[in-house]
Amino acid sequence: TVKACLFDLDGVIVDTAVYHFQAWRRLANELGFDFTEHQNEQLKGISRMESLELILQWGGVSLSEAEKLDWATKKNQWYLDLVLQMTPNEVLPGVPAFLDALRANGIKIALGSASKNSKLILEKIQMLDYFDAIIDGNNITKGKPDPQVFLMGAEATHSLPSECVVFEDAVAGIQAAKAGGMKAIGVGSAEVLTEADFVISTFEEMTIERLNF
Ligand code: B16
Ligand code: MG
Repeated sequence: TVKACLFDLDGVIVDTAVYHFQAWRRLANELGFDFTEHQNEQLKGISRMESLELILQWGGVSLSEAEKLDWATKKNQWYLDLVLQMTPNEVLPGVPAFLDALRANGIKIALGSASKNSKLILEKIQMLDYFDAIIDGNNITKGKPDPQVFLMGAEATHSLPSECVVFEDAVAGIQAAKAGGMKAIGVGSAEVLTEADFVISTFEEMTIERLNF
């Protein structure tokens, strides 16, 4: 039986990708190029510095390590300006009701995110209190598809990987869950998340009964 549910943040609890896109686009524009929303898809679930590397490749721009850190810091400040304006209205449909149901059934709740800003975001959307454990970009040394973030979530909730269900919107996140020996439910499109055990389009489709498959 399922003892813990591990949630990705961006694309699962809330859509911060739109704010990442705005901030990264400003960085690209200031460096003299642009990129599309379609390209932005590739940045979902990967770390800040990995995202920067990709964007610089797209623009054909090369920077020193010190300049990279500088630009990453600027991007994060622009991003945080947007995050600070977030409200609980932005929580994705069905999420609070499902988390309430998990709690009522004694199932632990953990976050498994690449973001270093996850606590601030959860605070802004008033979801911080739901989480028994938060594993994010500040705790991990290896990004998804490495299973580290979810294995740490299992440990923090005193669960075995086989007792955990991961919710993810990114292919690399589903792969991380599977590499860790966990069940994985995709949030988004079944055509994209082919390695998930099954896919929901929103949490309005999710029930406690559907956890035990
Ligand atoms: P930060 P997730 C990820 O969140 C985002 O999807 C990804 O686009 C971002 O680069 C990464 O967090 C790092 O975010 O700059 O806030 O540390 O999907 O793993 O919850
Ligand atoms: Mg995500």
